[in-house]
Amino acid sequence: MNGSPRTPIRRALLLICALTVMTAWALIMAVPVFAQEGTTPKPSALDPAGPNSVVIADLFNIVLIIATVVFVVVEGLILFSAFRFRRRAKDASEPAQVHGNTKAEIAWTILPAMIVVTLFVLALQGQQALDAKPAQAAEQMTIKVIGHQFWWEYQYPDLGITTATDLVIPTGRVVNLELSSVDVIHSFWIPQLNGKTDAFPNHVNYTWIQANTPGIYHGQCAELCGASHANMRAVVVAKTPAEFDQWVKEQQAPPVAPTEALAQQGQLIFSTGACIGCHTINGTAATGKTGPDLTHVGSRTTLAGGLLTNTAGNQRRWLADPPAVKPGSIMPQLNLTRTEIEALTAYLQSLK
Ligand SMILES: [Cu+2]
Repeated sequence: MNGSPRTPIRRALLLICALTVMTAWALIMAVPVFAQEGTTPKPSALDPAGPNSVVIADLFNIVLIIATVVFVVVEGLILFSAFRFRRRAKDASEPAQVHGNTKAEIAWTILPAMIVVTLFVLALQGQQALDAKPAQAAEQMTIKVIGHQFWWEYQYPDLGITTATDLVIPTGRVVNLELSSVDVIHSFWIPQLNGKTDAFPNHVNYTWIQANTPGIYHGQCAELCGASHANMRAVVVAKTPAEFDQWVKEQQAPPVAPTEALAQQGQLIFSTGACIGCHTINGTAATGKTGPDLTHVGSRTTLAGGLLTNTAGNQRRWLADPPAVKPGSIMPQLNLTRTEIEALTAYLQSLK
């Protein structure tokens, strides 16, 4: 069968294909750059801040390098063959068709198999490194991480502290996390400190994190857990050991009674209203367990499961209509008056 010479249209199509491949590659490479835009925290596992995340980032980088080399070689050979062996105008007939090449077939069977085995061994080594806990028992501490729809509770059994939304840890120490859930399955994920660990009801999962430097590390519930799954954030606040010890002292102390009239009014509304049915404030009549412990809520960086920065404005916004801020929130719309919201905000913000 005689074919027609390559037309300009077919050449253009070939060029468009090559350009499409290159553009797609450029866009994929540019994703991390665009991901840095905007104000919403976009923590990256490729910006590690602790030993576990370094293992994960290293593995990713090795896989990326190998995948890039494979991509360039394979695509290069395809493009080379397409251009070098294309039918030219002077060709009277089809080029000779070659079927079967034992050497080539053995090569492209063995090489990918070797690559897959190498990646498997590297992944296994990484898994072992993540499972191995550093042998510095005296320096370790344990925190219970409990998932709720849609916020995280943190209990420090050795220190007698219960808090929410901010997981405060000291730098340079191994922090063991015992994860569970009171309702559905959640997954605790702080990309800069470790991979994901699921939190199940009636089952405890273990993992550990360690932050090398002080700072705030953002995370996200990584298991679809309901309407506000995407709003279930996590925040790790890593403090220097001295700052952490100071924080522990402050958290262990009962909250200081408000002195300002508006905050006092808020305390009265809180202690005589529905709030105490769900929230605890140490040293008061409020001992509810459904919602976050609010003993030192004013000292936290975030509100509403890590969704809002802890400011008076956001506190008002939350109290005015919780389900509007976090759809599916167990805290209902309480139909508080403007005055009640102002007073409650003053009180809660005073609980440092
Ligand atoms: Cu969740």
